Amino acid sequence: MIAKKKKFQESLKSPVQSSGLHTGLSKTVQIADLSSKPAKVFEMKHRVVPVPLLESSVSTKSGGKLEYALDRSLMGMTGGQILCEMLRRQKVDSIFGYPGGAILPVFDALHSCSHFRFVLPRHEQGAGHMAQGYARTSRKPGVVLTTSGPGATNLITPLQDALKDGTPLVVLTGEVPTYAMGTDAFQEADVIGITGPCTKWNTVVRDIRDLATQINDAFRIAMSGRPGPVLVALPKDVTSAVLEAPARLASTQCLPKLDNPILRSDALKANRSASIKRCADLINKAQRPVIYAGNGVLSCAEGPKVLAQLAETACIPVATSLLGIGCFDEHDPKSLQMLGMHGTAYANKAIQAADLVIALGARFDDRAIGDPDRFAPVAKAAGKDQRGGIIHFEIHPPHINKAIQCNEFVRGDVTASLTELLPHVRKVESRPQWMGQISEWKKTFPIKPTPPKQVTKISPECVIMLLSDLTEKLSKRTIITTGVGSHQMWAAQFFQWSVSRSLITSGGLGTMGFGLPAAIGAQVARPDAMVIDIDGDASLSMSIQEMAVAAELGINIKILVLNNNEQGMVTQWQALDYDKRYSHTHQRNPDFVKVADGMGIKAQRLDAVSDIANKLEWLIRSEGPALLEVKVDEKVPVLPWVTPGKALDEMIINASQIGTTRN
Ligand SMILES: Cc1ncc(C[n+]2csc(CCOP(=O)(O)OP(=O)(O)O)c2C)c(N)n1
Ligand SMILES: [Mg+2]
Repeated sequence: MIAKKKKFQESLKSPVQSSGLHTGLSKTVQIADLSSKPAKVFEMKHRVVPVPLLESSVSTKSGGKLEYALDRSLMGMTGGQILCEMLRRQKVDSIFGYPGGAILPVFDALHSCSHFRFVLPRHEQGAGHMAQGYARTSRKPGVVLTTSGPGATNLITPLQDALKDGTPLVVLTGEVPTYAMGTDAFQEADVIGITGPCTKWNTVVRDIRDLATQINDAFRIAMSGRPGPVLVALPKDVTSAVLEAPARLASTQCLPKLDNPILRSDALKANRSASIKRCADLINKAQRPVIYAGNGVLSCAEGPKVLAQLAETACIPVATSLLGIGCFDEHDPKSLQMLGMHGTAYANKAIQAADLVIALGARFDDRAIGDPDRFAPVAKAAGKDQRGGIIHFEIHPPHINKAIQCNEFVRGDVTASLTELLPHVRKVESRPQWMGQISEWKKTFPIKPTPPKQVTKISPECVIMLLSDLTEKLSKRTIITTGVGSHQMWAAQFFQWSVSRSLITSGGLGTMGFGLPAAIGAQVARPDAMVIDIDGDASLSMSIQEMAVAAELGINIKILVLNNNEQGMVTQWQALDYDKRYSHTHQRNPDFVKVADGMGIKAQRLDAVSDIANKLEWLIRSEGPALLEVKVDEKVPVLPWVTPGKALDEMIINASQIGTTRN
């Protein structure tokens, strides 16, 4: 185990070797992006010697000949080996996976392949969330490899989570042999049927000759347009077969992202430029504009910079969605922080009072906008006489005019669109009235912790605020992951976010159990970062077994579990809507410190207010993975709170409005 940990740690220090060409028994063609230096990758002992196929042209009907280049480098490899080679060509460095019968040929190929670090979770759902954490941190697709049947069905939640949050995943699952498919064979499930609704694209590779192309397609589709998850099922006879013919070079080369269709023709380009100019015109006319920035701004490294330029140029306040957090520096006085159900009162009020709402790479999720019919009434009215309105910059057409009818939209990557928009936006030095109103709201309705029931109780919000201060002083970058519940909302509200991609949380699906595996994936992608999972007791319990992975491989994550001994977010709803009938929302937790210790992770408990700073310091200074369990005050409401069906500015701001005492 120690050797495994050491090897993994070494792999985190230096990027895994990703150049070099297979030593195929057949002749190889030179492929542009492959190094000329051959590297021995697989043991060749049992490889069938292929019969070289020399044709590189086909006859056409008219008697002519079509010449095409052949890639012989994959000949003689098994499907499993080809898969490894294609992953290497896609510059994959980490794989999160779990073995099983149907995928063994691929695991066998991995055994003699030194190109990837491999992370073995304790449950396939963990692999999926780890890959999400990796993808969200690195902007590269997360790669998951599991067996058929239960190995695939255990991935449904991460697939759906990734689909909702636009996270690129390439999921490779074993499948029963092609001849057994449809026979209700052992560990056969209708994976293509089941995963259809929760993937961007899925396919079964039925012939080894299609394998390379379909792997390339998978990566291309995962990353094109709005990123998302794809699944490729790999029947065992395909991954065990040996490729005996060369492939067309074009099919084995990595493909660039698909073009934005909007840019394909001159007419479409002209249309888009015209809508960008109309948007600029509305921005130039607006008196009380506000930006609502989402995840799309983070999809491109330059996104936060162009957003800051727009906000600066036209003096526009910026609210973000939960997934947009980090795209705009919250230290900036123009920041309104998060909007929505648990957003700041000033963000929600600003949206409702604005004459122009500029939505950037955001999908108007119901948690962000409240009652859609009463969302942004002033902007909707201004839209009627073209003084303002709602404008939407969005890459994914189904998101446009789905929840909210906008006055103008610009399709395409939001960073590219904003770059085109900026030259048309007039400089506005200040907006004394509008910004004055906003600072008034900030003063009257600040985001502040609920006072604890007794002075001896630890306030969860204060713990997060202190953690934010302590990590801000670190020289390394901090990445926070979370579970789902009150702790997640407090993390969003009380951490001061300034760096893009520093919050990795399950937004659209709201998946408890996300935090720990996502932290592992984020740390694998950024071993130099301080990765902290701010978790809830119930959420952590859903993926607690993954602590063993961090311990085994020495993955340096920190777990801060805010233990209120309840499913706090749900008890908050039960207090308001169900007259405090707490039906099945209190569980008896294990001793988290002992569990962590048993798994090989250092752990401490914090239960005294006077120890908060010391113990947090201990957590972030400790070597290797560590857990701090904080016994926090119970029944602490997350406020503000826009309950379902209410407009954004109809918030519960004080605990007394929930109509319950906290005793
Ligand atoms: C997998 C899953 N099941 C159920 C829920 C519904 N749910 C949302 S928050 C929550 C309670 C979370 O409790 P905990 O992790 O302790 O966080 P807290 O709210 O106490 O901070 C539940 C059950 C969910 N989001 N995900
Ligand atoms: Mg809890």
